[in-house]
Amino acid sequence: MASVTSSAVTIPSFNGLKSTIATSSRVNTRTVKVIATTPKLSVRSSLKEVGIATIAFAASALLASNVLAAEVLLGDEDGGLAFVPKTLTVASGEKIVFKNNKAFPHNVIFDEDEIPAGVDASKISMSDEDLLNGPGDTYSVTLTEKGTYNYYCSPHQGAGMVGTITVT
Ligand SMILES: [Cu+2]
Repeated sequence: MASVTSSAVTIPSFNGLKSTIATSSRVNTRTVKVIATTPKLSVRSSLKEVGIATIAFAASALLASNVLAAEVLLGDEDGGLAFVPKTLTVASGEKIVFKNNKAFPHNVIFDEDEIPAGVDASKISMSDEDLLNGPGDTYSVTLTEKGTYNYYCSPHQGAGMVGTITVT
């Protein structure tokens, strides 16, 4: 349901791959040493199995990062002052990444009167003076309390740059 950018996916999965490869090469070395006296065929098939396991692990890491991050673009493709998508539904605890796209600077301010009771708006918002200035700059937040959250970009609130996130 939530769209995910290549950068949101690439960074965690790259780290995941790196650590997987490091672990696998250690396993490979041990496997080769232990069965050094057995026929070459066994060594080859062991390595092949490790390789398959590595790919499976990398794929599951990629899947996990996809599930756990949603993305909202700041500024639409035509340079319009908008959050894209304007409304988003995420699961409780899912990471939301706001990413500068066009017409920045932008920021992300949750309206203290339009978030679930008991949630501190200042803890989930950027500060009013804080702005995302560069292309691709991001601000991330994780919302755990279920309900509806309305937010805006303070420089462009008057121009209608507002959005809604529903946490289920
Ligand atoms: Cu803005």
